Amino acid sequence: MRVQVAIVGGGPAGHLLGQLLYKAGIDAVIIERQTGDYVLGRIRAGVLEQVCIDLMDEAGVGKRMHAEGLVHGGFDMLFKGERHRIDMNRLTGGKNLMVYGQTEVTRDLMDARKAAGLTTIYEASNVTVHDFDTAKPRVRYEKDGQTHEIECDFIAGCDGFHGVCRASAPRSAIREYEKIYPFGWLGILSNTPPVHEELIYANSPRGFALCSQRSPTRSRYYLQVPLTDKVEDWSDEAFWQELRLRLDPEARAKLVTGPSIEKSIAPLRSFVTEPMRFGRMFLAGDAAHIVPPTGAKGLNLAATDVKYLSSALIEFYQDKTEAGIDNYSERCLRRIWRAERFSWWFTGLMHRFPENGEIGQKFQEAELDYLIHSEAGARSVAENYVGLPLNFGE
Ligand code: RFL
Ligand code: PHB
Repeated sequence: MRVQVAIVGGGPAGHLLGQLLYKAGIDAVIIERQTGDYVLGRIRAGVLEQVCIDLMDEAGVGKRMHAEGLVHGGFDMLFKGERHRIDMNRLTGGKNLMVYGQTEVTRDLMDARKAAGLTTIYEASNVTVHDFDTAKPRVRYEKDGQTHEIECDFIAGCDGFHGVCRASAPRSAIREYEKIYPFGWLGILSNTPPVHEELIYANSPRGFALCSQRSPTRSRYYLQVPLTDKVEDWSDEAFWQELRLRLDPEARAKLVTGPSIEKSIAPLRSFVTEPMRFGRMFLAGDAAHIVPPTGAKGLNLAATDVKYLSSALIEFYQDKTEAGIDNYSERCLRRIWRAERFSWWFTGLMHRFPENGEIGQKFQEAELDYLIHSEAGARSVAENYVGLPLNFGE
C-alpha cells in the first residue's frame, strides 16, 4: 500500500488528523493496535476547549457535540469546607467550555471515517516505523499472521504515551522531561445525575476530589489515592463514602450514588518530548507529552498539535512549502509548555502533599484564598483553564 500520510494510532489525535487531511484531499491510513471497541472503552477526558470544539466543526463532525454537549461557563473550587465559583465566562470576556466525553469525540470521528470509506487497520500488531530520515518512510505491521508494509511521504506518530513512534526516534536526537506525582486518580463512571451543574474541584484534608459529568444522567468522579492502592481495594460503597467525606455539606446531601459502570486508577505525570519532529516523522498528542489531568488539557493539546500538523501538511502539498513542517515542533512546544505549567501548578494547588508538611498546607490555603478574592488571580485561573487562544503570544 502507498499513501501520503501513515497515521500510527487511532485514538482521538489520529482520528482527528485523518479527518482534517481527508477534508483537504490528502490520502491517509490509520494503523491501530487495538479494536475500535477497545479504543472507545477507555474512559478518559471530558472537557473540550473552544479550539477543540472549532476543530471538530472544521473536521465536519461537530453536529452531535453541539446537540448533546453541555456548555459550562464556570466551575467551583472547594477548600476549607466552602465552595467558590470561578466565573470563567465573565472573567474571560465570554468564553466557555464544553463537557463532551472523549469517547463521543472519538466515536463521531470514527463514524465519519467509516461513512467516507476511509481505511483504518485495526488490530495491527508489531507496528514498526522505518526510514523516516529519508523521503520514503515506511510502516510495517502484522495482521492475521501476515506482514504488511505501507510506503508513505510522512509518518504521524499519534500512538499515545506507550507508542512505538517516540520509542523509535534516535536517542541522541531526543530530550525528555518528566515528573511523576506521588499519587493517582481513582475514577468512577455511573449512571447517576451529577451532584452539581458545573464541575467541583475539591481540596479537602482527606485529599483531592473532582466531581465531573458526561450528561444530565451520567457522572464522573475522581479521588486522589496513594499509588499503592488497587482498583480492587475500592468497592463502590467505599468510593461513595470517601467522596462524601471530601465534599461540602450541600454537595454531600445532594450526591446521588449508584453502581459504577467503570472504575480505574490513572497515575499522574508531567512529561514532554523535545523535539516533536524527526525527519519525516512527527509526534502528536500523548505520544509527545502528558499532563496531569487536573487542568483538563491532554485531549485539548492533542487536538491543537493535530491542527498545527494538518496545516503544515496541507501547506506542504498545496503550497509546496516546508515552512509549516519546519516550524511544527517549536509551535507545538510553546503551547504545550504553557499547558504543562498550568496543569502542574493546578495539581499542586488542589492535591494534598503530606511531604510538604503543615506549612505547605498553609501556603496552599493562602494561595486559594488570594485567588478567589482577587479579580486578577481568578482571571489568571480562568484564562488558563478555559484555554489560551491558538495564536497566543505569536
Ligand atoms: P491515546 O488516546 O492514547 O491514543 C493513542 C492510540 O494509539 C494506539 N497505539 C498504537 N497503535 C499502533 N501501534 C502501536 N504500537 C500503538 N501504540 C499505541 C493506542 O491503542 C491508542 O488507540 O492518545 P491521543 O490520541 O494522543 O489522545 C490523548 C488523550 O487520550 C489524552 O490526552 C486525554 O485523555 C487526557 N485526559 C484529559 N484531557 C483533556 O483534554 N480533558 C480532560 O478532561 C482529560 N481528562 C485525561 C482525563 C486522561 C485521563 N487518563 C486516564 C490518563 C482524565 C483521565 C483520567
Ligand atoms: C473528566 O470529566 O473526566 C475530567 C474533567 C476535568 C478534569 C479531568 C477529567 O480536569
